[in-house]
Amino acid sequence: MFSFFKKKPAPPAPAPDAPATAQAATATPERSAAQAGQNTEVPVAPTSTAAWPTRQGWLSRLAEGLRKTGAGISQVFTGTRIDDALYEELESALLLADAGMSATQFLLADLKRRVKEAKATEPVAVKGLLADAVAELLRPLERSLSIGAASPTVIMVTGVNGAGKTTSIGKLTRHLAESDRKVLLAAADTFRAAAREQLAAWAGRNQVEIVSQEGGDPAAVTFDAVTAGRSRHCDVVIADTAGRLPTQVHLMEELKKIRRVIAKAQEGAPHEVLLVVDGNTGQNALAQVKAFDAALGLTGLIVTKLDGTAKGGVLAAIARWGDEQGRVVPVYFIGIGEKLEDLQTFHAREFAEALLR
Ligand SMILES: Nc1nc2c(ncn2[C@@H]2O[C@H](COP(=O)(O)OP(=O)(O)OP(=O)(O)O)[C@@H](O)[C@H]2O)c(=O)[nH]1
Ligand SMILES: [Mg+2]
Repeated sequence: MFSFFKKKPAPPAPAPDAPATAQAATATPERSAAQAGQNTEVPVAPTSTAAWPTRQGWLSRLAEGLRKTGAGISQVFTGTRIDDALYEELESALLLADAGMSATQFLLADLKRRVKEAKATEPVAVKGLLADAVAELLRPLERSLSIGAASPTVIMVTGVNGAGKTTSIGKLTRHLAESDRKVLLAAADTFRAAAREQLAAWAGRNQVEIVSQEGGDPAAVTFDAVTAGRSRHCDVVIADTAGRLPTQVHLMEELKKIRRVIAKAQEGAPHEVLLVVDGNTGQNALAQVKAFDAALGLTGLIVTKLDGTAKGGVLAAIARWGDEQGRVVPVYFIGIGEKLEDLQTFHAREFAEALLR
């Protein structure tokens, strides 16, 4: 059974606020599930055993996306001996897979320990042990996105240009709406009309509210959206921000401002500050995670486009970095395409097995 979101107990409904000033289109259920006092995990498409084929199909496509990397690593285990040459080849394969130096060294040391412990003598057995090592390294990244501890749960979504922010928000919105969560979107990407329209299209498709303003200040739009989300008893407010590079200092300052005004609009918010990372970005993905985390204090990641030329090892690099700094930024979802069902929850063991099939 796979759940998309974890539902925390709903707190008592907050006192109604003043009406929001921003323009909003409304077409939502009268009463949200949180208001109705439901306290269940919010499921998505793959929930019952009937949904297994969907998840299995998705996993096969994930494995297909990672096939090149997996083949490169599997090649190391086709010989007859477990020797230094094997470990050296594995080191190169992991580095080529974007795992980075630290995760690569960590995995090699861990693998050697496992090989010794298991008294393995065949290279093919070492491959199984490597899958165990990768799964264990990635496990801390596995966490469910929690909805419902606050009303609304405010989620701020950030990332570089074209990473897949708006699409991922659209997919999440659909899953939330299908689970009777009352969602409000904030079009905090105010620079481009196309960006607002793209989010509005997702809002329309899913019949959820959107707060949008032509050419407005992104922080002001977000403030209005959170205020509206509170007064309308929404379960979730999701703010879509414009893509930016972490080196664009003024734009990073703008993100910090958005974060600050969200906190002003609702105490304790934002509850989630997500970074959407394009899986094809390779080692640069870790640099993005570090920079956005330093600026905003990330609470989670969505890794998209693992269906392209992505190598997948970057998740190991992110896990290792979390380990080293003693604070892990979890991966809530991974995406392998543009369709709704292409975004799924991240599970370490599945990912390791898809990589090393
Ligand atoms: N192949 C593939 N394409 C994806 C995935 N996720 C998103 N895309 C595509 O990537 C492109 C950019 O997605 P957007 O959601 O617009 O990206 P964004 O981060 O909002 O972009 P900006 O707002 O311009 O910064 C679109 O064509 C999406 O359909 C994925 O997992 N796999
Ligand atoms: Mg966008």
